[in-house]
Amino acid sequence: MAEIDGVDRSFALAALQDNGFVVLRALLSDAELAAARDHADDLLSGAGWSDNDFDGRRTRRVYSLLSRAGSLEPLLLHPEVHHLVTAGLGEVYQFGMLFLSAVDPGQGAQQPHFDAGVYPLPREVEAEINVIWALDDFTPSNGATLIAPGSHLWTAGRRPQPQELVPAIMPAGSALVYSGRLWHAAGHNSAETTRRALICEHVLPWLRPADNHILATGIDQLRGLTPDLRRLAGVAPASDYLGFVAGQDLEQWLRQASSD
Ligand SMILES: O=C(O)CCC(=O)C(=O)O
Repeated sequence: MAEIDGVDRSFALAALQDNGFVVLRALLSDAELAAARDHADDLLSGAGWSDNDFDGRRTRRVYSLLSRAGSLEPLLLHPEVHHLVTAGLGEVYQFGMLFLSAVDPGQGAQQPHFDAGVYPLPREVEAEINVIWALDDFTPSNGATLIAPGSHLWTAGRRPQPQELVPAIMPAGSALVYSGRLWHAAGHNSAETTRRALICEHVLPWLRPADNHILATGIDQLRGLTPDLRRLAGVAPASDYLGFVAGQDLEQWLRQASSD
């Protein structure tokens, strides 16, 4: 499996391009991991199980994280992850789906899918580079994400056979960075403890993101975000002629609207 300790950026990028994923092992310090887990637990404590088979009827999910990112912010902005995302998507991109996921004991394996499948684009287009942060050790028994290595290069219509899916085993604090074209699924949690993760998609700036972060965050809270988070919320214009409000770019509009 393509995984590395410390980050050799060229190795990581080559692994991502060749295999469709790379595991950046133990990127977080103990303190960062502990703080991220505490904050994740606070947010997850109010969440019930999802109400559909795909999300998982023994899985708790929390969305709309940007206005309450707290100790998850270093994960959302981690330079090693963003180095890979930038290499894949270019300088400007935005968050797609962004959520905490707690796969509780008894949750069965998820239906395999590839995240960019929500877009009617040719398979060759790299529309997303995503990351699953392990907040717990990912093990073969606790629901570690199942991935089909190399499947980002498969032609349309090919689906993984069960033997082609392998668990992304990694210690807590690691990041599984993967192509939006990689077939994967949350695994079956047959252990007695919950498997927690922060899952964050990054998508091309001219696509509609899975989550509407601007609405979910709200204007006042958007102004309070760090510039990097605000850009990733979708405030950065996609090009000179794409991504305006009232004829202005969003950043300018936010500044002006607050001084009116
Ligand atoms: O939790 C995981 O390991 C993967 C979840 C996932 O891919 C999804 O819900 O789209």
